[in-house]
Amino acid sequence: MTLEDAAAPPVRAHATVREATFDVLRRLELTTIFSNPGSTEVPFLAGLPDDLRFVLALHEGAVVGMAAGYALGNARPALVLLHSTPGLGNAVAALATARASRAPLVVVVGQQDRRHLALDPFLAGRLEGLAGDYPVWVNTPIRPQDVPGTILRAYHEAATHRGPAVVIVPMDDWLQPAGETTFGAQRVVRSQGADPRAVDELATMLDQAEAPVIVSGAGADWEALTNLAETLGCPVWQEPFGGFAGFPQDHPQFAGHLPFRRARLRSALNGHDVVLVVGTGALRQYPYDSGPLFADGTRVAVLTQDPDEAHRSVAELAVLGDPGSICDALSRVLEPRELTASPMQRPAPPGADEGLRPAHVLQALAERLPRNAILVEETPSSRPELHSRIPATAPLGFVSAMGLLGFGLPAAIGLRMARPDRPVVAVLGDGASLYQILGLWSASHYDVGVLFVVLVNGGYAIMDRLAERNGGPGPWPEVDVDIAAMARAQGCDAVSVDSRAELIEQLDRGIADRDKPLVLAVRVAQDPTFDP
Ligand SMILES: Cc1ncc(C[n+]2csc(CCOP(=O)(O)OP(=O)(O)O)c2C)c(N)n1
Ligand SMILES: [Mg+2]
Repeated sequence: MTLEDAAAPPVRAHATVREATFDVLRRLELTTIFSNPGSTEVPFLAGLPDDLRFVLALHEGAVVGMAAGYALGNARPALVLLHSTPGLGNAVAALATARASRAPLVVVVGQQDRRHLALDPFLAGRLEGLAGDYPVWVNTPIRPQDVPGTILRAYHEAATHRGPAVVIVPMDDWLQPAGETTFGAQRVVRSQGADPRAVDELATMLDQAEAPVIVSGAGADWEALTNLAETLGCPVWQEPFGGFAGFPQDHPQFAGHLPFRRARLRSALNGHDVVLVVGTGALRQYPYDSGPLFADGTRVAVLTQDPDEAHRSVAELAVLGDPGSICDALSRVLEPRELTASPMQRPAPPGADEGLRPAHVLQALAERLPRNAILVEETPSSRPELHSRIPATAPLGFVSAMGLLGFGLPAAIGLRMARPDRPVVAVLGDGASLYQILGLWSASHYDVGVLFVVLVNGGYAIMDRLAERNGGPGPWPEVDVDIAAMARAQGCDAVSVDSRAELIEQLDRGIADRDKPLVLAVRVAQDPTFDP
């Protein structure tokens, strides 16, 4: 995804640091504040001007998840306001996941009053190290007057490094005289040109390939990669465990999702001598398998805008650059090739006479999802089934929480807030839905029309399957919670669904154009195996 440039910082004179900050926020279009505040944020928030929208979530995991969804939907940083140690502490896992999900966030964290910080007052936080090295940048402004400039800097840091940038603001700073504020770069333009040498190196390798293959990652440019794939005529796989789809999954060259383990990965890519990985590193796996990632003699090139991905890739060549412009340049210089790819085989619809399984729900969704839908996935044991049945058909069509249960539900809310023009459907495990079930309060209060489909299989199926493979049952009990009742308790419409007919009836009532959230808690049998 590309990020918009920041607008210019304020030039007007202001009475207080707070007012100067409001101006910076307006100019950066950071006018929606996702928050769960406390006393240290009251001086900033009391009497908030009407043009700044405050969005409350009832837990910081939900605050950050919603903001991350909003940032991804808008393709620019979103603003988060957290309350000292309790707020930032509660938010850490979601901040780590926001980074893994490439969501740029400006995170303002309130701190106790500078004038007695040395005496360690109640709610003073050791905040700088609290989120570890997950934020892309952390700073406490030296002077109150530096707060607006630090927020501008945090915006640039978040946008460039695509993750959360944290600014810690002592509560007395806000009402200090604005005085002389200091600013760094007023605007940052991220150069997206294709370096001829990079294009040349990749083109040479692809020219030498007898049977190339492409792996598309979360950072790929959908259109540019499609053009390149059509020039090469080769199969395109989606990376294992990606946060987003990088290529249209109903395209005749789409081969499927790469497996999570090395042996299967090698056999999926068997027969290809050059692997071009675009928009991710090579390659993320899940259970450990011995042996190399790629078969002997396979040449691997990686093209990504992320230095970490480039540096850790198992690759002969890693190009650090803009995937969109470099793919476009490659499409221009490469000779078009014959089509060698065949469309991915999708499974047949499951039998209508069986009891409900995840496959029935996912198939019914696949048949009804509008092409521009955003599908948010957090359904651990059914993720492979979801991939096999539901193609992502538009950029941002598939978004996955990267390992943190409780990220998908609020992220879906933020995505819909950012993109009311697109239907948003979240498919959640019942266990997963519970981590941030309080997010439904925000969806309901702010009329955010997400459809949440919860696969109620009575517990942690994936954990049960993993335990079985480890030789014995896990000690955790079943987790059977009335999800629909939990939704309704927060003012959110919800229906418990037990049969195919009810499921179809509910889905046929409409997925798009929702002006309120709806939870469908669909009772399904657990899949007996999980072995992707
Ligand atoms: C915050 C958090 N805690 C714990 C886990 C570990 N974990 C991974 S999957 C899982 C169970 C998921 O259950 P559910 O969402 O119902 O999905 P199912 O396996 O039943 O498909 C757990 C506890 C996690 N990923 N994130
Ligand atoms: Mg479950």
